[in-house]
Amino acid sequence: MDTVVIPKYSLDRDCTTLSRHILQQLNNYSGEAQDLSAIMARIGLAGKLIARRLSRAGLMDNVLGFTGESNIQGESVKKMDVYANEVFISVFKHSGLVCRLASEEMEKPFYIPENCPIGRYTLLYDPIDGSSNVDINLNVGSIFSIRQQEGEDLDGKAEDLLQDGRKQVAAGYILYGPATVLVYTMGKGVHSFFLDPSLGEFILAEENIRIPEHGSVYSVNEGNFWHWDEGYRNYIRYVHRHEGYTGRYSGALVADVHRILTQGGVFLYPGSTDKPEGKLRLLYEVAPLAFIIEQAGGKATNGRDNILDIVPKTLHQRTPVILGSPKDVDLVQSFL
Ligand code: AHM
Ligand code: MG
Repeated sequence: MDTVVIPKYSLDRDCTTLSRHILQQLNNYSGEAQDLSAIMARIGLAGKLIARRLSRAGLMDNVLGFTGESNIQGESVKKMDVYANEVFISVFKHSGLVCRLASEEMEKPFYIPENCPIGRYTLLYDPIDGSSNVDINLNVGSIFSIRQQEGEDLDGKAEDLLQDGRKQVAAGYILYGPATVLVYTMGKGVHSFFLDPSLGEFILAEENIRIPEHGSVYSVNEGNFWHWDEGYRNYIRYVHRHEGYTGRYSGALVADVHRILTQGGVFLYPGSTDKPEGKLRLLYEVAPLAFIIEQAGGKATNGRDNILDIVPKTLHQRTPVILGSPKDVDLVQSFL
């Protein structure tokens, strides 16, 4: 009888799950490596729970629409925002890994006291990015950033979180699209994983992703054109008047940034006359994505400073942002 040869590559690939990949990346089995691997596995579980609920959104009660409340940013809260926020808390309960969580949906960090004696990590996250897309069945995402707790934080003020983006131990996003994709970095390149629904596991798709030097896409809400500084308006006039540019804007940062990471181009959310700091939050939206983009060979700036060098004064601080392919970010900056 002929021997059946199982292709080694596909089996190896199918077994390269998220948690195994972290251990491979760190190349050791230290306590820290085990912790990060376990944290990432729990973030993966959060992604699976959210993806499951989104996939059934139109079939279940109490998934679509607003709760009727406003969050700390004064924005109307959607039912999916609340669910996803709680999912991240739940997956870290009794984990001994994460002592604090800070998110767009909570004014102050949330402590999991039973984890705090040994859990030295904080998770910063946007549970549902682009939530206006939920009710119309379009792409949304989750963004996450892991930081080490510095000091004891005995007064519960979490002031050690007000540090620059280079303090991030790991960061990434989950994109809920036709497939669910998780992209992360630990400062050793950018790697993507697809959720295999039949296995219930995130399986390695691509390692060491590099962003193209230049791309044709510019991604910005042009509805704000007359609220921007002249420099941004001149950049938009430039791309309108030159061949080779195309506009793409989905209303979900994760989806737009994923397109740019893969195909090149630039994403912008400038400040405006009424909101000089723009819309997007530094600690749990922009800094994690800047970490990804920089690790992939791209650039991220607020127009003046590198995003990863900005030290926030408050937890929910906003920042203008330009990020993407190095040549396209430089082009935008040349107009500012
Ligand atoms: P959200 O986290 O409350 O959904 O807000 C963030 C979203 C981003 O995903 C997106 O890029 C931006 O807000 C869209 O805002 P606008 O409608 O002003 O263009
Ligand atoms: Mg949100």
